[in-house]
Amino acid sequence: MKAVLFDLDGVITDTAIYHYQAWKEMASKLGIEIDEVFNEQLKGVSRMDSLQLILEKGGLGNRYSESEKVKMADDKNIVYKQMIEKVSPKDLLPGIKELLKDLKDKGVLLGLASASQNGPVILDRLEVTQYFNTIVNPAELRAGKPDPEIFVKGAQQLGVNPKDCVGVEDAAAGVQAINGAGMVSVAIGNQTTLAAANIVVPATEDVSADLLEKVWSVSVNCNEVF
Ligand code: B16
Ligand code: MG
Repeated sequence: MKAVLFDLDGVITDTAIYHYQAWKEMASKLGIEIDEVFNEQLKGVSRMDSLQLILEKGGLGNRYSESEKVKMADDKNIVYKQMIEKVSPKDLLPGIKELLKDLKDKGVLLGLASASQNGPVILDRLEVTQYFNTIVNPAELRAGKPDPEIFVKGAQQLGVNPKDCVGVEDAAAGVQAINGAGMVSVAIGNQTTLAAANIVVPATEDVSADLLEKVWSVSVNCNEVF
């Protein structure tokens, strides 16, 4: 295992509540009500795709021009950015700081493969930017997760072969993207919804550098046998 590519939201920290509150505020101005169950569909989904899902929920999927939609997404992002100003190192999910440090000490390259354009700011607020060798810019992608592009690009930016990488995700679309990129996938969360991953663990504190190395070597050796 030469590199690990991390998703951000739900893996390194959890800003889903802020995305939810900011979208809820924007949607209610249009007369659309969203709840936490609906919000599950927005996890790992890009900003513009999230907006489209919200508009479709309110039966307004075809109502607005592209520039009107960009304005709505920008307005939501202004509110979201105010909310994440309070993010600090205590918002790192359990075990993540140790994991980043251990991987770095072992000489493993680290990359961020998040759909969030606010990724670099959030890493700074969490004070973990120094652990990352590269950050994929989601604004430069042709397709979001479940398309493998973001993980393929991360491996390219690190100069490693995808088969030497492990991807860590909390969303089914993200696991699909990791698998499609030809990497070994480690998922955090629900065993059933994330069953496509090479391994699913219940929580971030269950992910260690040793576990990632072990899952990677078992998966690679299995693929060589069959
Ligand atoms: P932004 P991830 C995703 O992050 C979030 O889960 C998703 O809810 C959000 O819409 C997306 O980033 C885009 O975020 O509006 O900040 O660009 O899970 O891919 O790290
Ligand atoms: Mg996520």
